[in-house]
Amino acid sequence: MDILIWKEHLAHLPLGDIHIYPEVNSTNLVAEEKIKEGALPFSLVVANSQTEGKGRLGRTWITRVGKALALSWILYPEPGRLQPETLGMLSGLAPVAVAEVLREKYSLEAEIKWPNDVLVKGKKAAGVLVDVRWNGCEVTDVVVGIGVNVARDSVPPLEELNFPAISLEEAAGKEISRLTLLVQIMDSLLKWYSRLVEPSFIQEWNSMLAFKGQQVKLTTERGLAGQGKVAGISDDGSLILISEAGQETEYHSGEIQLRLVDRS
Ligand code: BT5
Repeated sequence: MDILIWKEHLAHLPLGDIHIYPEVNSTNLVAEEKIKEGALPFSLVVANSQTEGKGRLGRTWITRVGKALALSWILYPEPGRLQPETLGMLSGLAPVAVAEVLREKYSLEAEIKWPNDVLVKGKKAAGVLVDVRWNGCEVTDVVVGIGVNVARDSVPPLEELNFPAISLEEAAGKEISRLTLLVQIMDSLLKWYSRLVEPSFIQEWNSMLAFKGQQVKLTTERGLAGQGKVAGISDDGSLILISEAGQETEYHSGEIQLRLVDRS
């Protein structure tokens, strides 16, 4: 990874500061430090490897040296733009941006496993971790962390996975440049962030939603939170499930995990 070349390729995008490191503990943690130091809006932190990459709910995200993308994007939503009830949109932002790039630029049938995983061929190719800080009811800053498995050997061994995983190179059957992919993802993130509260965003999310019409169950650390057929994403980014009795229920993201129900 030639840091100067990477910075050059990102320079035309309307981002804030660009920080690129050979190795960090977690790009989300570095981004939080940068916020404390007064980082500009839309600043970006990228790393060639992470020693303590963070997943959701305290889990670990593995980033093999030079094989994957690990990035964190800093947002300061303008006051009033994101209310607690529209926060669900934020968890869809990165999956929509990444899945769109994979479909349009790499002809991969990317799907979004609600709330924020990107699947290719039914396996996880990218994970997203959104860290949000609040002051009362206002969101003060947001770190959107994205990890993408790019090279074939970016995927961790099976025993380290809680869901089947895949790399983009394996799925596409060709080599993929991490730098080109990063520029494409940032471009798509900028576009969708500007449309976050427009109907086209939810439409796009819905059009790429995985498991539509299939039975799934939602679990939290406390156990089963819901079960039903996937109907779609609601206007605020919640998942709509339909029960066997035909009743619709909306679920907000937060601590929820989604799994397909095995009916075999
Ligand atoms: C996620 O969590 O999928 C969110 C991952 C976000 C990672 C990015 S990288 C840049 C930024 N900086 C960070 O520190 N984090 C973000 P979750 O849904 O909780 O999935 C985590 C689980 O996925 C782990 O417990 C493993 O089972 C599995 N896993 C770990 N590394 C993986 C990988 N490279 N590919 C697929 N699955 C993985």
